[in-house]
Amino acid sequence: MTTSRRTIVTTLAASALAAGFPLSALAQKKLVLGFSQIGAESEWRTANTESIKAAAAAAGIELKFSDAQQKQENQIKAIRSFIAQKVDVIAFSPVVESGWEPVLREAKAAKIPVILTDRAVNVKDDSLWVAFMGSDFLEEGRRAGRWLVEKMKDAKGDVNIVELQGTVGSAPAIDRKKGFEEVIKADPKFKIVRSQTGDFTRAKGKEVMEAFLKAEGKKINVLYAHNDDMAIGAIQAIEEAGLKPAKDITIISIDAVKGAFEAMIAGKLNVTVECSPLLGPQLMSAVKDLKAGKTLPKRIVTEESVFPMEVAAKEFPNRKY
Ligand code: GYE
Repeated sequence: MTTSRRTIVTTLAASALAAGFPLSALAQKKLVLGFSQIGAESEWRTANTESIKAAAAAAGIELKFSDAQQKQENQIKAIRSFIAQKVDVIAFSPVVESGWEPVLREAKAAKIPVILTDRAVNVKDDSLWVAFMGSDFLEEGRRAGRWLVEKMKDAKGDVNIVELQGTVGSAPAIDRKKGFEEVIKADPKFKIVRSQTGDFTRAKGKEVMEAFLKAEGKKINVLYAHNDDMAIGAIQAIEEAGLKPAKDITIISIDAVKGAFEAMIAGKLNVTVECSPLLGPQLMSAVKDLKAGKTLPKRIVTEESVFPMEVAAKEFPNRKY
C-alpha cells in the first residue's frame, strides 16, 4: 500500500472508531453464505445449483456449498457445520418438509439467519427462518389440472390418470398433488387410477411407469408427472411398451427444463408447467439485504407460466435452463 493510501485508510479508521463503527465494517469482510443443496436428482436441480454458484461469485459472496445427496441427515450435518464455522447466513432447500425444528433452533441460538430456498418447511415456530423464496407448488398443480380439464372437456367416459409423485414428504410432491386434485375433482370423469413416487428422477420415473403400464395397460389415458425428468423417463417406458407418448397417453409435467422442450418439439410431451430454478440472484440480494439490517419479506414467490407443445419450438431459444 502506498503511504498516501495508508494515511487515508488510517484516517478513515480513526473517524469510524470515533463515530462508533466497528473496524470490521471498514475491512469489508466478505459475506459468507452456507448453502445446503438437496442433491443433483434432476435437470432442475443442476440449473438451481449453477444459478446459486454463479450468483454468489458475481455478488462477491463466499459460498460454502454442500450437496446432501437427497438425504435429510446430510443436510442437518451441513447446517450444523455452517453454524460451527460461524457463517453470516445459512440457506437451504429442504428435501422434506418435516423434522427441521432442532437444527433450526440451533441456528437461531447462534444468531445466524436462515433463508429457505425452493422448498418450504413445516415447523410451528415461523421465527426459525427469516424468508422463503421459491415457487407456489400448489398453483403449479392447479395449472396442470386446469390444462387437463380444458384439453379433455369434450372427452366422453372416464379419463384414467396415472400420477408420478415427487420425493415422499417434499413440499413440491405434497402441493403439486393437492393442487391438481383440487381442480380435477370438479368433474368425476377424471380418475387417478395409480399414484406412486418416482423420487423426481428419470430412472425411477421409467421404472414406475413400467409398473403402471403392466398393471393398467391401455386403460391409461393421462400421465401427470410432478417433474419433467420423471416424465422423460416415463416416455421411454411408454415407447418400449409400443405406445405413442403424447398421443396414446397425454403427458403433463412440471419444471419446463430444456429436456421437456426437446420432448415437446419431438411430439412426445404435451405440456410443461414452469417452475424456475434460477433463484441465485434473488438469494444473493437477500443475503446482502439481511446483512445491511433490512427486513426481508417472509415469502418471495417466483413468477411462472405454462408451455404447451404448440409453442415449444418458438420458446425454446429463450429458455435459460
Ligand atoms: O420440480 C424437481 C426437483 O423442488 C421445485 O425438485 C423443486 C423440484 C423440481 O428435483 O425437478
